Amino acid sequence: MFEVVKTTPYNDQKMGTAGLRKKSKVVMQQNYFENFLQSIFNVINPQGKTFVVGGDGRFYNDIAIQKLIKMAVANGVKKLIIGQKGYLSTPASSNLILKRHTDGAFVLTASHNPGGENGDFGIKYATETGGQCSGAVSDKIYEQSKQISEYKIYTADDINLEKLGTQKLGDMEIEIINPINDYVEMMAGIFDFDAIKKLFANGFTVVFDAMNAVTGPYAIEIFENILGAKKGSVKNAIPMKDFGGLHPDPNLVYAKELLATMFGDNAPDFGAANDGDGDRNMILGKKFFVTPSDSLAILTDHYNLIPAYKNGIYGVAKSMATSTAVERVAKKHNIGYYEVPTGWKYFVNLMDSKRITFCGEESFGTGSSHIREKDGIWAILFWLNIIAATGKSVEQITREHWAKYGRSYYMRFDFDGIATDVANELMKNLENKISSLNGKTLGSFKVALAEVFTYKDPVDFSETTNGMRIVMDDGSRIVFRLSGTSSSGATLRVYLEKIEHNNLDAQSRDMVDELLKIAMDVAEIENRTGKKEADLTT
Ligand code: G16
Repeated sequence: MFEVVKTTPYNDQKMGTAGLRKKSKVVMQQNYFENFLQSIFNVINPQGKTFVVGGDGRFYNDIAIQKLIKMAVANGVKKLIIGQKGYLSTPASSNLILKRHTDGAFVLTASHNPGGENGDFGIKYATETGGQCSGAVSDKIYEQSKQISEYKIYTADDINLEKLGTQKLGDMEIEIINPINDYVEMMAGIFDFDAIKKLFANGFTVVFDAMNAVTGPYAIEIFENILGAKKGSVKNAIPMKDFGGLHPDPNLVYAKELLATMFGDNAPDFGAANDGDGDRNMILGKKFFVTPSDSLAILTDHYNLIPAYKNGIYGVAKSMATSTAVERVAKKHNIGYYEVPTGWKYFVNLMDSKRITFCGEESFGTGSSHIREKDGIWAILFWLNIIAATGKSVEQITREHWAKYGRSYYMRFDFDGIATDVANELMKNLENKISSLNGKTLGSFKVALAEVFTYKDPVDFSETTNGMRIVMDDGSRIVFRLSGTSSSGATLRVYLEKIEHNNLDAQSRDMVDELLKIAMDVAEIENRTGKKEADLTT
């Protein structure tokens, strides 16, 4: 039975850098999820269309998926392709959009944010491009959500999400698929699986931390079952609603267990982790951490070792806040190079127009045009393929890279939980004075460029401003921006980079110390937020 349910708007359903991200308890409010989904449907007209549906298994996923199914029937959707148990990683869903030529996807995830009833929930909406919807579309959805007065739903029993195969609800077809198979097939088509199998057969050891989130089953299949890594190499492999209390953000602060293993005695040769929905990655060697910015540069430099890229790549892009390590690689290889605002969606036009093949961000995201999202397992397989082909360790590969291209010492300082108006004021104040810093001397640095970062998309010519940067005449940089993925309050991110060609063995914290002082001072961080230091440093 179809029902039209009266509702009232919530006025806070504006998507951030990657979809809508809120506290679970906010999303659990009456009609909250329904309002947002109906707002999307009202904008995209879903009649006769096919969508991929899945999530990272977090709290409320099961309930939200059932609501989504019933609302899809009532809104005339033709078909939903759903991962078994409602599981699909973000990269797997992007692959399915492209492979099955669907009209888009709904991925229920708050990515690297913690889960559970007191954690976060989120909804990513992707289009037929395989990537998340544009800012213009999300603005329209936000406008709808502020006016919404009713939503449509079909009354029926819940669908069994365990049972593979096709079933019908009303006039809509529902296909429940194995969430892993298509993804594995894609990875096997990109990398030299035989070379990686040999590497493991020769005793190479690895530990992969799935952080009790969605990539556990993918990692067991790929690393252990197919490639032959020792059983038990994949840790925290079973997706849990609250991620077993872990914060599924693969970085130096939250991947504690993995770091203890990799920096302990008898560390394996290689360590890696993914985030909640499997699009972020962290790479470690024995007692050695690779920054995401370096990882992008190193992968790009070694493209010719990978079967799918050995005939050449178009170019590479990074978010502005990401270090310039990859810029030096792009110059050397004479390939296209682009700098975009933070948010994977800005890479999509560059990939579709064959301007780039690889892209990455400092926030532990790396990927290529095989899909239109960043891809955690792809990055790990890329590293394993390089190691298999060169016989070198993670540390050796990285140190040789620094010797060849110089080292970008790079750190990010996050000031969390700032009241939104205080954060906005801080940014406004900085914006007002940023251009006056041009040519000035700050400490031992001379400013070469100080500006609000503005990006003009070369394909659709849309303009986006995102954060500010101060570039010194030796290439060192300070970048300021507000996070677009906080579920409440505001987070100020300060990104620091110092480039060195000779001094390659220092501590990053020492190398960026003066830049940090300048950043604190210029942005009046302590004065305005009361914070003497960052809450989180990665
Ligand atoms: C999302 C986007 C990324 C972006 C990140 C930035 O990541 O998909 O492209 O780099 O947010 O986050 P913030 O705005 O907080 O700096 P994810 O993994 O959360 O989807």
